Parts: sequence; C-alpha cells; structure tokens
Amino acid sequence: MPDIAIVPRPASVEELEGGPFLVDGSTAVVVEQRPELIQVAVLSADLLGRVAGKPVQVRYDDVEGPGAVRLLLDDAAPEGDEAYSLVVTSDGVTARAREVAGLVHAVVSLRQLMACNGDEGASVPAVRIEDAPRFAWRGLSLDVARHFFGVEDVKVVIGLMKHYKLNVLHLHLSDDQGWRLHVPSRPNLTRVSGQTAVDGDPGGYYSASDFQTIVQFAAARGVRVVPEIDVPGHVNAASHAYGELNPSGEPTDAYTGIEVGFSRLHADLPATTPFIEAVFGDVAAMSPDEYVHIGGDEVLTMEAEEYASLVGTAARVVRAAGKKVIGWQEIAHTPLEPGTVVQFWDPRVDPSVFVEAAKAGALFLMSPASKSYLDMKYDADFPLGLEWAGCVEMRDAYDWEPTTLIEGMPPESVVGVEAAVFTETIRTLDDLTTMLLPRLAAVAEVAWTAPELRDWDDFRARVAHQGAFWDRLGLAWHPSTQVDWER
Ligand code: TNX
Repeated sequence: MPDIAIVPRPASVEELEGGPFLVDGSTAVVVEQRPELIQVAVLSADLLGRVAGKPVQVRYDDVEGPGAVRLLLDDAAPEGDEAYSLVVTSDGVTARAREVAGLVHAVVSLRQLMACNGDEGASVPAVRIEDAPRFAWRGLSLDVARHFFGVEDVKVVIGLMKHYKLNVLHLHLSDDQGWRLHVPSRPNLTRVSGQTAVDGDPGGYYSASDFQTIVQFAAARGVRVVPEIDVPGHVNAASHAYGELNPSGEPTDAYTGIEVGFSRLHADLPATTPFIEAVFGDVAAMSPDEYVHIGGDEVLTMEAEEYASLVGTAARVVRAAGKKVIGWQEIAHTPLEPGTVVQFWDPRVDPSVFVEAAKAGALFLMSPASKSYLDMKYDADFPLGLEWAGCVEMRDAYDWEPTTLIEGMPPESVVGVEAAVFTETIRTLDDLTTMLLPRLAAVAEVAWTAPELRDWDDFRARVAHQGAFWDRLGLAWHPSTQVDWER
C-alpha cells in the first residue's frame, strides 16, 4: 500500500522531509470568522475528529503554533474554483483555496491521508499537494423514482460523493413508477404517484422542505443538486395522477413493472402545455442550481416532430425561468440552443448526430452505460442490477476516456462525466451502496484526474485502502476481485 493513497489521484503530490502531523485531542481547525468558513470548519472538525477518534476543536483566531489545521480562502491559492493546496508538516496543516469547495476537497484529501494510531489519534505524513479537477461537472445521477430513497439515505450518498470529490447530484425525480418531488401547482403528482414504486414496494416523496434540506446538505459539501423531471416519455406517474394528460381523459393505471418507453405526453391535448409550464416553473423556483434536467429519453411511441415540440416546450419554460437546460442524448435530435447540455448514455446508437450537435454549440456530459451505469451487474451472477449494457466491473468503470468516446466529438465540448444508478432492482441503502462501492471511486477518478496521471495498476493499489473506510462507516460494498482490498 502506498503511503499516499488518495482517490481520485491529485494533480501533484510531493512527500516532504520530517515527521508526521498528529491529529489528537489538541488539534484545532482554525479559520477566519466568516459565515462560509465557519460552516466548512465545523464540517472539517467533525470529519477529522471522527477518523482520529478524538474531538477536534474549531477556533476563530489566526493562532500560529502547533496543532492547527488552517483553512484559508485567499489569492495565494491555486487558480480555479475547486483547486486547492494542502501542506502537512509535523507543526501543522495549511489548506488554501479560492472557494469553499476547494477547502472541502483539501479536507477530504487530508482525511484520506490519516492513519489511526489507536488511542493516540491519527497521523498524517508530511506532504505538499496541489490539486484541481479535470472536469467541472463530476456527477452522480440517482434514480429515486423506481425506488424511493429518503433524505437520510440521500445524505449518505452525498457524503460519499464529497469523499470522491464529485460535485453534482442529479436527482431523477419522476418516472413511470413514481413522482418524488412535491409540486405546489400539481399536488396530485405526489399525493397519488408519490405512493407507488417498482413491484408495489413502498413509495415516498420529498416535500419542498425535504428538498431544501438535501440542497443545503449538499451545498455545504461542495455538491450541487440538479433536479430532473423526465418528459415527454417516462410519464406514467403523471398520467396516473392527472387524467387530463391522456386522450381518454381518464387516469392511466399505476405502473410497477420495469419496462421503458411506453408512456407519453400528447402535444395536442389542452392540458399538456400548462402542465409542462406549471411543473418546470415550480421546480425551477424550488431549485437554486443553474440547471434543470428535462429528461427526454426513450420515447418509443412518438413521431419526431411531436417529440421536438414537447422537448422545445420544456426547454423554453426552463430558460424562461432563468435556468440552463440539460437532457438525455435523444434531445440532440431536436433543435437546441447553444450551451444546452446533452447527456450521452447509450453507446448503441449512431453518434454522428452528437458530433453535429456539438459543432452547433451543445455541450456533452458523458455517462456511457457500459462504463458509468452503476446499476449494471458487476458480473453475470451478481444478484442486483441489470445487464442491458453488459456487466460493469471495477476496471470497466475506470479504464475509459471521456473525450474520445464519441468519434469526431470536439474534446472541448465535453463538460464532464456522470455516473448513474437506476433503481429498478435496488431497494435499500445497502443495495444502493453495494452498487456504488467500489465503482463510484473509479468513475470519480475518470472525472477528476488528468488522463496522463490515470493508471489502472496505480489506482488498484490506492483504492484498496478505501475498503477499510467503508467498513468503518458500516456501509455495504462489493469486494470486487479485481482489487486486493485492505480491510
Ligand atoms: C435506461 S438512462 C434508461 C432508464 C433505465 C436505465 C436502466 C436512460 C436515459 N434511460 O430509464 O432505468 O436504462 O439502466
């Protein structure tokens, strides 16, 4: 096991002369007394204290002296919103960044370097790290529609995202099987379709205040939340709650199976445009993020023209609310405003339409199912997961290059990488973390680390260390045989 085993691998790591830094009962996180720094200091003291098994204090004066973990927001920090530097010597630790998100990354790196010394606390080797992400968008798409995951479960997921320096939680909030976000102007969506889930399992939904709780918990950890309402397909939860969305005027039956592609909105019904306006208007008002995801995938029963018109309506409403649009790759078949983000997911189709869209100004978020869909089985015998994109082992999730995935795509069109976990077969938090861990760490390194620093054998050796961390947190995870785990 290398001494310095940070995942994702930092841009530069230099081991320094001198002894380790000890995190013990005398350690304090020291910050200037400013609201945004106090929040990150309290979070950091908690994280470090829990690993060391000793309470770590927060202090608001700029004490020099030994034992301080100083978090500084200043211009001497490396450039870039999320960049940071971290210097550890036996005397103390200094983390610098220009934005709070960079300080969170620095503290996560520090935490990954801590080795427990039993009753003495923990020690950290002397080191200088300079680090910054390769991609600005490093996401995880979480399907809470097929099976619902409540606020406490989502907090666990956000904690893991933060630990691997992922910064966008994309919540797939609606699908055929359930509707998971209360929409004030269409209350039946959650009153009726908040109750249902795959296989008749229990449903659930987020109230406006639950959603704010998630957003704030995430923000404190440097994670944005992008809400997705999937239209014009994957809408049975909506057409079950509001019969006016169907040509018959009658609600559809609840759907608890796992087929895709059958449900749809109808552009020519009078209720449809007001529905799209109300839902996306309310969601845009509830969500502070710059982006709203409009779905757009797998509408198998609609002509291209009607599809384009409904996608266009959703995109117009999102933009009118002052937000930017992201949608699944199928939206590339419609006219897009420059700057729209297209989320690539299905590598089985002809990619030329994506290259054309990119040349016309669309941006691409890479979520190739055969690499980054963490709801695929690890191997054919795995009890959880689907197989339509093949099995995704640890190395599959690691060994791929986002900018060359689509032949002819200008590399500068790629804004990032997003893992996804759809939950048709995933019912509990244990199921969920079993699918995420260890593969989330692999996709996170694809998103964070420069290509010339990525190497499977090197990653294997570093990630082996993470098993003990998941065990300590009591998380269920899959001990892939591709790694010699340290537990
Ligand atoms: C494809 S990803 C879907 C989802 C399924 C998923 C299962 C996407 C845009 N559509 O509806 O849940 O596969 O892996």
